Amino acid sequence: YTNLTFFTPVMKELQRYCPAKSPLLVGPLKVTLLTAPALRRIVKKNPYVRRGGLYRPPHCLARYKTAIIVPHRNREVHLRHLLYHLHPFLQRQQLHYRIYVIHQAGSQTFNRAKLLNVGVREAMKDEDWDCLFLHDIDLIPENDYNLYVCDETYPKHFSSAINKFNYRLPYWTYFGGVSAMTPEQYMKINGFPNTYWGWGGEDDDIAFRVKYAGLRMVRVPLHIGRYKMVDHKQDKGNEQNNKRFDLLVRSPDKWREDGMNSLEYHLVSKRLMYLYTNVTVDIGPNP
Ligand code: NGS
Repeated sequence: YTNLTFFTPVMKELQRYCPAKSPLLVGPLKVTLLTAPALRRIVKKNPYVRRGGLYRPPHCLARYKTAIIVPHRNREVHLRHLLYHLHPFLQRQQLHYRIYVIHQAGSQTFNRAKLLNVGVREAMKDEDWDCLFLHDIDLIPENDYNLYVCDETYPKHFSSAINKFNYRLPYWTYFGGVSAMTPEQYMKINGFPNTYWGWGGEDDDIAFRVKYAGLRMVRVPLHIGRYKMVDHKQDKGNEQNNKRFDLLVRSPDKWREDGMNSLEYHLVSKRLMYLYTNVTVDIGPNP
């Protein structure tokens, strides 16, 4: 009798978990990127998304809590494409999730990796996320079997097949685009380097860190990890980083001191927009 009174509420709670495999998944998706939908329209299509871009499945308890972190500056059109596709995609996966857009204030050279560090720190203040997705703004997933869930043991690369690379890997250690780590994995590699200003190299540095920290990367198979990239030219303020090769050479000595343990920034604002949390941050000058 005592066992029964104790277990019945527990069992009820367990039953409420979402199924191990979501019945809402459809597999390959048709992604067209002609004109970016207006934000109003995206809001209308996603009535269960709450302010800040937060969602929980209404009828069951999500098995995973995923934060999507997206570095951003002057890419409003890309952001609309991404939100339009990502919200329904994540809801079909029955995840508890929230989308964070990390907006670099000012006109200093863009620094993707440092923005991701900021995103992780700010996201972890809100909730104990199971999984951190580090997501480029211009990549749209094309198959919803590509579950936005972390590997428990190793950092995972998700954008293994991008249309721009003819749906193949550009090179074996490529870790750019979309990747994911648990907070523990992220801290184990000391996060990302803060010192890569401009385009290129920071993703290779991250792949090195994974190795230096005694981990390895795992990857979504090519037929699942398919992404369409929104066409664009090289951004202003994100010129090729000429120091990237020097930085990469010094990476084995630097990774322990450059990362989450040396991260400094000034939070300008954290606003709950209808479809995402907007974190505007001053990450300082490029020295
Ligand atoms: C490598 C870059 C990476 C970059 C990748 C794909 O050469 O940062 O190309 O670039 N590494 C260095 O420059 C050291 S892409 O074709 O997407 O523009 O992610």
